[in-house]
Amino acid sequence: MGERSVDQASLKMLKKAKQEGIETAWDRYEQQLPQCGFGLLGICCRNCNMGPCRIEPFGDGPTEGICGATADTIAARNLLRMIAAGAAAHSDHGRDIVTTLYETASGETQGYEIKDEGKLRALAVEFGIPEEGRSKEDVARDLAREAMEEFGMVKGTLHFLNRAPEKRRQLWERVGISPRGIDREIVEVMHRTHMGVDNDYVNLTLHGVRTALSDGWGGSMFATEFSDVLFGTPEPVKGESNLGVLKEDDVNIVVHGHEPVLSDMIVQVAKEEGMLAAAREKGASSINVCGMCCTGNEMLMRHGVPVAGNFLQQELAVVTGAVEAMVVDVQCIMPALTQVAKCYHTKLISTSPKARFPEMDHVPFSERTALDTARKIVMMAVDNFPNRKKDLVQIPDEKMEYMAGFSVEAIIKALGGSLDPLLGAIKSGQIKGIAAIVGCNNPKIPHDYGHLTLTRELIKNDVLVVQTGCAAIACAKTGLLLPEAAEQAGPGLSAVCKAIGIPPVLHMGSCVDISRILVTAAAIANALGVDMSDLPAAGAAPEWMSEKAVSIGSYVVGSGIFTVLGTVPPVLGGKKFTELLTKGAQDVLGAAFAVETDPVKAAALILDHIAAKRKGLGVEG
Ligand code: NFS
Ligand code: SF4
Repeated sequence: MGERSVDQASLKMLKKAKQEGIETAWDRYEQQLPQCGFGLLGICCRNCNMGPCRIEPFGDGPTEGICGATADTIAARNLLRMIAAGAAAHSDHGRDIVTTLYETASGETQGYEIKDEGKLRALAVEFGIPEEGRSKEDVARDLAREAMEEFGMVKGTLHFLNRAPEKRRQLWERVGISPRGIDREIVEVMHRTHMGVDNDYVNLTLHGVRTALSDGWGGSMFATEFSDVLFGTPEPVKGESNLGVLKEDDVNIVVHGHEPVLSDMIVQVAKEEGMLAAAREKGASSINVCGMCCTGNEMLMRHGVPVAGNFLQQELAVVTGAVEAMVVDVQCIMPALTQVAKCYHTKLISTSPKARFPEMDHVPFSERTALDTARKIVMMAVDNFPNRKKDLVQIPDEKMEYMAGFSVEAIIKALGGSLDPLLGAIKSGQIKGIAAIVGCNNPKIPHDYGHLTLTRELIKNDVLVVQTGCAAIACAKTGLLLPEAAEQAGPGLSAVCKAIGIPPVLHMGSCVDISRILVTAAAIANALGVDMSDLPAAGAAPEWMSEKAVSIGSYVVGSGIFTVLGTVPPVLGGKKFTELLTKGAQDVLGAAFAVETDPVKAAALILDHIAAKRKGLGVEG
């Protein structure tokens, strides 16, 4: 294996970890090699206790499980369960935000308020809820109740589907994949993948796409829209990124995980004079709250809070020896953190009843006592400051400024009030197309290499890049999210960015905020009077690892957008199933997956795709 990361700060901390005898995800990855071939190909099944069964991929062993399930059935069922888990994670996050809005409007929470009343009222109109002459609290309660029903809906299909172009909605109806209630689709995955139920890989795949669509146009969209109502719709904002944002003299608190409900309170409370005085008393200059992963994205989008790093940097943040507390809620939190933290003074604090970790401090978080809990957590960090092991502190210098906060509303505002200038630039060929680069890190690929290489290749060729998640943090760390990065873009894109004052790579938020990308793509398709599958647009997840990413990729393809995966999904053992995902889907959904581990080649695939779509639209170049 070559270098583990292309990020200097991470390399420094990996060196430090090695000196101090700390194992990281990269070491554990190496210990796993060679990884199980059946698992990699997706052809082992544990769905009943006649098994486990595995299919021999080279034809010199069993070709069916004990029940007779084929490689295609097994691989499809396994992928569907990944989609269900991913959709469940995003949607349960969405549900929590909806609940927080409901409770806030009912006066039952502490510290929250409805920050974007305009968005609340616009959503109410969209959902057919009367709002004129009513208080924002009354409107919010009705809207939240309506949203809650969409999770366990008994009739009809999801309301946000109306945002998709007419042609796309007709296609979903025709194929029979318009998602109904969010929970229902996820439950149906579990039912269909039970032994002896759905054994047709095509039928399974269609339901997988429907479930994923209930994430993108349902759970994730609720998470994004209702977070905007509660915490404010993001606007362009500047901040700093990478491990160098940790401060030697400050109490450093890293907030890691996904939901903004807790982190927003910690950011708020850490500014209180009482807290700052307590920190000074302990010998610190101030309190420095930093983000990690998507909690980091939620906070940087709305407050310009520094972000310490992306997924593979969570252990490395602790390795700096300068983190007083790492506060976690749900998702993408490595259980290994407890082992790493043992060597330093860092206090790890879990907060969600859904995510406990053995040997981790637990401070149960409730929206009803949010401020009190946040104060308690901040004080735990402050009290831990004197315990720092000074000789183990090493904070890398690397940090970089970013510009983020590109909600759909912010993009339209930057464009002067409508999408027209963007459409004009696309039609004239100044901007060739739009690519969404999203997703995680994965030790199978040098950390950040996939994100950065693909992004640079695309902007160089005049493709506007929009990002979320750990991909966006990778680009933040290298300055690609700054307006000055326009210098690295092709002449057309560069001119557009300079004229408007935006970066060539737009940070649109956390992974649930990929719903913002769907909304943007739908709005562009509607303005052009075409389907989303006609757009010169593509999706990519160069370093994906999580089940959430499988759900995302599936709803992006299900929405008609070609998607390139940079790590190989566990499907190749099902040959017909793989054929369906990479080719057959094109005929049914107007889009398909490609798998390409080399980001330079992935860029070429995307550029070819964009060129073909431009031709289809009849626009030059
Ligand atoms: Ni998305 Fe965000 Fe990062 Fe991957 Fe995890 S933090 S929700 S899943 S690792 S991009
Ligand atoms: Fe084996 Fe079929 Fe049971 Fe899976 S469901 S473990 S393939 S017998």
